Amino acid sequence: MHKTTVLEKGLVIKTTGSWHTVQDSNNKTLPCKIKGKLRTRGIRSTNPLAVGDNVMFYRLEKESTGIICEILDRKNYIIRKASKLSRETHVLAANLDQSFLMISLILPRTTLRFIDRFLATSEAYEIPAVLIFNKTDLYDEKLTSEMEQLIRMYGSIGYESVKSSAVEKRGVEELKTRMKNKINLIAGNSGVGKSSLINAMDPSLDLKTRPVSESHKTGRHTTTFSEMFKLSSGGYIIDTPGIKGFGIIDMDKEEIFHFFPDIFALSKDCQYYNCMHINEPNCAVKKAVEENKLSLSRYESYLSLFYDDSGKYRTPGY
Ligand SMILES: Nc1nc2c(ncn2[C@@H]2O[C@H](COP(=O)(O)OP(=O)(O)OP(=O)(O)O)[C@@H](O)[C@H]2O)c(=O)[nH]1
Ligand SMILES: [Mg+2]
Ligand SMILES: [Zn+2]
Repeated sequence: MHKTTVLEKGLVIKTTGSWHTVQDSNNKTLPCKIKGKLRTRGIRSTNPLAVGDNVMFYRLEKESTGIICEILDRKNYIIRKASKLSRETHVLAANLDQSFLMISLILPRTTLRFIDRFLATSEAYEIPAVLIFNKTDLYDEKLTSEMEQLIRMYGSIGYESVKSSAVEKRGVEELKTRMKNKINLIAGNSGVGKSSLINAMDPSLDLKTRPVSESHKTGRHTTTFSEMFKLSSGGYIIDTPGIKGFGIIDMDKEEIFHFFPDIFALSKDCQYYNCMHINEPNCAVKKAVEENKLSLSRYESYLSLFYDDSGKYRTPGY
C-alpha cells in the first residue's frame, strides 16, 4: 500500500461477481474490488462480502474505482443455502434491523413451511421479522378469510403482518412508516411482488419487475442480485432475488425449537427438561397440537427442520 493511501469507511450496496458497489460517506458510489483474500470469520460461505457490509476501502489513483481491504464486524446476517445439494451457504445480507417476508396466497402460492422456516431463520439470527401478504387485490372471499386466519395465528405468536397490493397501492404508507430509519430486507418466493411493492413505495427507484404478460410463468427470477436502495421516505431496503429455501447453520437438533417461540413457550410444561417433542411421554407440545392449541402446520414445520439432517446444517428446502 502506498504511503499516502487514505482508508475510508463504506457501505456495500450491491455485489455482482468480483465487482462490489460501495457507498462512501458522501452517499456517492464507486465500484470496488476486494484486495487479495479477505477473511470472513465463522461461516463457510460462497460470498465473502454481502450487501449491508461495512467495509474499509481506498481509492485507486486516477481511477474512479477502489479496493476493499477490510470487512468490519457484522451485527448479524441472514443466509440461504448456496445450492440445493451444497453445504455451503450464501450470505444474503448483513447488518439488518428488520426483515420482511413477502407472501402471496395465489400466483405464486407461498407455503406455510416456507414461512415458518423463514421465521425460524430470523429468530436464529435475532432479526425482527414482519410478514407482508401481497396481491390482496387477487384474493377472493375464501383466500381473504384464509389470510385473516393466518394473520391471527402468526399474530398470536408475536409476528405482525401487513396487507398489501402493489397494484392498488395498498399497505404502501404503512410499510414506509415501518421501514423508516432502518435497514430492511425483503425476501420471498420469486414473483410474489417484492420489486413491484418497492416501486410502489418509491417510484423513482424504477426497479425491474416481471412483465404482467409473463406474471403467471414461474422459474425465472427477475431480480438476480441483492441490492440496497435508499427510500425517499427514509431508511434502506434490500431487494433480494426470489428464494426457495432458508438455511440455519450451526444449530444443534435439540436447539431448533428455541426458534419457534410458540413451541418454546409450551416446552416449559413438558415432563422432561430435554424433551424434543417427538415421542417423549407427557409432551406439552404434542398435547397442544392434539387440543388445537398449537397449529399443526407450525408443528410440522418444526418436524421438517428437525428431521432435515445434514450434519450441522439444517437445510430447509421449500
Ligand atoms: N395483481 C397483482 N399483481 C402483482 C402485485 N404485485 C406484483 N404483481 C405482479 O407480479 C409479478 C411479479 O412481480 P415482481 O415484483 O417482479 O416479483 P418479485 O417478487 O420481485 O420476483 P423476483 O424478482 O423474481 O424474486 C409482476 O408481473 C407484477 O406486476 C399485486 O399486488 N397484485
Ligand atoms: Mg424482484
Ligand atoms: Zn415436549
